[in-house]
Amino acid sequence: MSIGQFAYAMNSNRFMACAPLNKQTFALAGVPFDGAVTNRPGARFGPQEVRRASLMFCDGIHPVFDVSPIDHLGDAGDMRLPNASGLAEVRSQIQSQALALMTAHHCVFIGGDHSVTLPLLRAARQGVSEPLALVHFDAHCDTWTQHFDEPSGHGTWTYEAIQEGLVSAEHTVQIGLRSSGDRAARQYVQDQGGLIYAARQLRGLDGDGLSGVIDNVLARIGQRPCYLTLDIDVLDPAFAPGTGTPEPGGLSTSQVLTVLEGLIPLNMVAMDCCEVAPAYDHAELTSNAAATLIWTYLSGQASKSIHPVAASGGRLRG
Ligand SMILES: [Mn+2]
Repeated sequence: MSIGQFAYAMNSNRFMACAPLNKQTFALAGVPFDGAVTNRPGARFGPQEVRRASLMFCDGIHPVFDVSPIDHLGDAGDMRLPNASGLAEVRSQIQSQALALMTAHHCVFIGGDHSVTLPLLRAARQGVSEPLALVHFDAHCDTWTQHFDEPSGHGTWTYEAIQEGLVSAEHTVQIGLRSSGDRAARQYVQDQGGLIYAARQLRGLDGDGLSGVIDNVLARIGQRPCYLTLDIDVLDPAFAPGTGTPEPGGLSTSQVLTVLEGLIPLNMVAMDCCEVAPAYDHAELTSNAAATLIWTYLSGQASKSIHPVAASGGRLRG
């Protein structure tokens, strides 16, 4: 890449300074909605900050997967959402716009608060014949059955996704949980037959120390179509302060990267990264972490496309 190209890339408003979306394998879209938060708002500004932080990867070859996804990635921009129309209408719009993208591309979405994952899962479920597997990185269980007396919000979507049959509870894995909450909510996924690795269980584990966790998740989910959602607050606030509901005692960036790299063999159909709220960030730590995690996911998926022996799907079928 020449100096001129690099200067151009640093002024791009697309992820990694990739091309606009056309017929690329991978599509990225922002979901700039934060109307369902319980604490601090601001995640609607996440997509643009994460894109900006991603620009340093514009000519980068991933050190593990030995590829760059840039030539296979198109940025669709942000979804156009009726932010003042209520959660149900916003979710309806997200679902239809996501479905249009998912039928033609392997998608990565940038939230937005975590309430956007429910319509993204509804769209993903339309492309598969059985409930999806779910890998859910988060400080919070998001299995509350109500949301401060409202029926739905950014802390209920996992419960709703299981109830709706979007995801299979037995193939749901939650990683990094540590927030307060009643036992029924905190343990809901486990009580339904799923797997939880609370942040407390992962203390002091990194590198090879996490291989048992990775192996268990790979064995449990197998090649079932899998959706990956990553709430940036899974990271300790030391690594990601720019989020609406920070919870001390979280995972390090290297712990999450280790697990994420290890889970690339799963049959991923889509990913989202939510809850980056730039107004509370310092030194762009949070947007940088989110961009790195998304880049890692995309590089892993691209390596499977480029090396078909390892490929196990990706695009939605049917
Ligand atoms: Mn959370």
